[in-house]
Amino acid sequence: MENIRNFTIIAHVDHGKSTLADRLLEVTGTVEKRKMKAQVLDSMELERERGITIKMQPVRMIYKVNHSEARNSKSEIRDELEIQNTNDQNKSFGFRNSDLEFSNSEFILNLIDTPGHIDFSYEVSRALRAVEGSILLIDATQGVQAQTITTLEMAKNLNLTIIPVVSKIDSPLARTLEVKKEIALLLKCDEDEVLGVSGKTGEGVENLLEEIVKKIPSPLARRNPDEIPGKNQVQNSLRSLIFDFQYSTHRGVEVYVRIMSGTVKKGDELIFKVSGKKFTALEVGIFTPEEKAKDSLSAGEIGYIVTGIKEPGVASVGDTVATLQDTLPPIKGYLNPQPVVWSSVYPESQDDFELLKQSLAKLKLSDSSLSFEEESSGILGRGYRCGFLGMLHLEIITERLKREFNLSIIISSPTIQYQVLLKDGKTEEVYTPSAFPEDYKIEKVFEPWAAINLITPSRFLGPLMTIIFDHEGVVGASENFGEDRVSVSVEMPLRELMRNFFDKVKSQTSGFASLSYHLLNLREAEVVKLEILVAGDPIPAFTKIVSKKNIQFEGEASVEKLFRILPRQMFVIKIQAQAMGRIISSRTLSAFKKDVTQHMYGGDITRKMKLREKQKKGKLKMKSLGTVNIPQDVFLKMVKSE
Ligand SMILES: Nc1nc2c(ncn2[C@@H]2O[C@H](COP(=O)(O)OP(=O)(O)OP(=O)(O)O)[C@@H](O)[C@H]2O)c(=O)[nH]1
Ligand SMILES: [Mg+2]
Repeated sequence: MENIRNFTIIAHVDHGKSTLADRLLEVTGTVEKRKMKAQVLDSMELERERGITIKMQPVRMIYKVNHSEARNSKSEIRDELEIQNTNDQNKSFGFRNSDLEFSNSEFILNLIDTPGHIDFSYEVSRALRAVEGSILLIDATQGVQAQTITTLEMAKNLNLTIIPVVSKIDSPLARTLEVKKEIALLLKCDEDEVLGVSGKTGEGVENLLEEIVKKIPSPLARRNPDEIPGKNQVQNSLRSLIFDFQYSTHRGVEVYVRIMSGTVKKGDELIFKVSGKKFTALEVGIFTPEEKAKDSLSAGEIGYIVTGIKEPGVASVGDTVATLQDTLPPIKGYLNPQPVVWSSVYPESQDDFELLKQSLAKLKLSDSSLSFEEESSGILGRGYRCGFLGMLHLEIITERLKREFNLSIIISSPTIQYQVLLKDGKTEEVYTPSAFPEDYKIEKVFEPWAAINLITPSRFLGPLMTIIFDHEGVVGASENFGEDRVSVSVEMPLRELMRNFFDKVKSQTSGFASLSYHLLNLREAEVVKLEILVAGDPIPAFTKIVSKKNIQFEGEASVEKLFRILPRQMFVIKIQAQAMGRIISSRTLSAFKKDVTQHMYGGDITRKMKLREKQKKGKLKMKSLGTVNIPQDVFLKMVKSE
């Protein structure tokens, strides 16, 4: 176990984590040259298309220290670890120097690449519990950003060893020295301790590998006494933490585990400690990054166990996989993430309801942060109320439903959760806009606020203030930060943060500002329900909760937008916005006879027939709502605020 090093790469979005991982995989010969491509660990189609990491990805590398270096680093390793051993925390769980004999110059490095976007920070938090150390990567052209600080805090709270590294040092825009200073200040360390790498040229990567071996403790030295393999336990049988999983039709649920103690091999009878479900391990293995079967996995290792379980809901991240004889309590699990935005998802055709149900259950097996419950709406039929960790998360999930499960879906305007105190003294938690009580019944409404940390070059501070005030933000303390930059604390209703605040900040500052946030308490809100009526009927998917003072603007904007995107119908229809019992905006859409072939003049009759056929088959199928046809596209466009 002493030759294992488990670590993550953490950073702000786009700081080069996956590209650095490419070079580590290349230098260690883990991925063959012909299979190498940029950000090879980003294997999902959506990740590749968008150039962002969405899901964490573990991979095992073998790093051979060459002989002369080995001797050198071996003694250095011992020096380093002796220093660590004087640490009381280590002594308290009987950490002995003799545990650290390095008889080997071959190291097993288990890397977990993590996403940088704030919506996926639950992935980061789970990955961190499986490792002993983290590479904190900071872009030399950007410096410390909001998520740099958030991920660093997460790693520090788990007592992980942190290796600070400046990335993209090859870039002509790199400010390597200044950024090193910035990090040294942040970590209260020496500038020389901050390494430099380029994921593009590979510069500094060999050196980083050596530092990983030297600085990151082996799993033996795990600092949280609860999780020391074989140290505080009566038995030394298998105990492992599930930090992620995925689902495959053939093999059922495959859990990604960090083995805390004992060994697991194919055929072992095991149990999920929390859910109580028993199963037989059909296969165990490691990530190369593809799954590769192994005879066994032992304490300190990261790998997977194929469970064969096909039913949803029995495996969950944070559960402990152990032997049937295990009598100890489960390993401390993960907190369930709190959804931030809610939206309803309905199948375009009610025939697909079962498919939607299964698809969501399967998606949850590769994305544990997704939550959903069944609901029904008069017009749209049966569907699901889904909770997401942010607007990007919402977008990714709806996209995956369409692509991976071939579903045509209708999605409602996203909302946050409100607490409504009614005049009759009752309190309701409302996260479906159409269920929001009428204004005259409401005594008070409470909504969650968020604490935002905004880091920006000082020259943008003025224009940013305008955006912040426009979003009802309250500006708190600010602090000068690195080269001509400021870090500003802002408090803002979550409702306003989700109203495209991120995007506005990004475009105002040409991408130079960054922000992170966490939820605060509930505060009183001045909000009302805004309904959009088509031909006199409210369409629940378009209903929104909006700030009282913006109601006229929001009403007009929604009507205008729908007027632009809704195809004309066979008859004249009115599009209206209604709030607090009155119509606040209205437009009339004139009639139009729809014929898909009408834009083709003369000519190719077979093409026309094909098109009509296609229309019949439902390729251009529309959702029939009473007498008005609203295509699925219109729902998707209405969700995107622009
Ligand atoms: N010049 C230069 N560009 C780099 C380097 N590393 C990454 N990039 C570029 O920076 C962008 C982001 O790189 P990624 O590796 O995807 O960054 P990431 O941190 O994994 O991004 P997320 O996972 O989405 O947070 C890409 O366009 C890369 O080509 C580097 O060392 N030098
Ligand atoms: Mg990445």
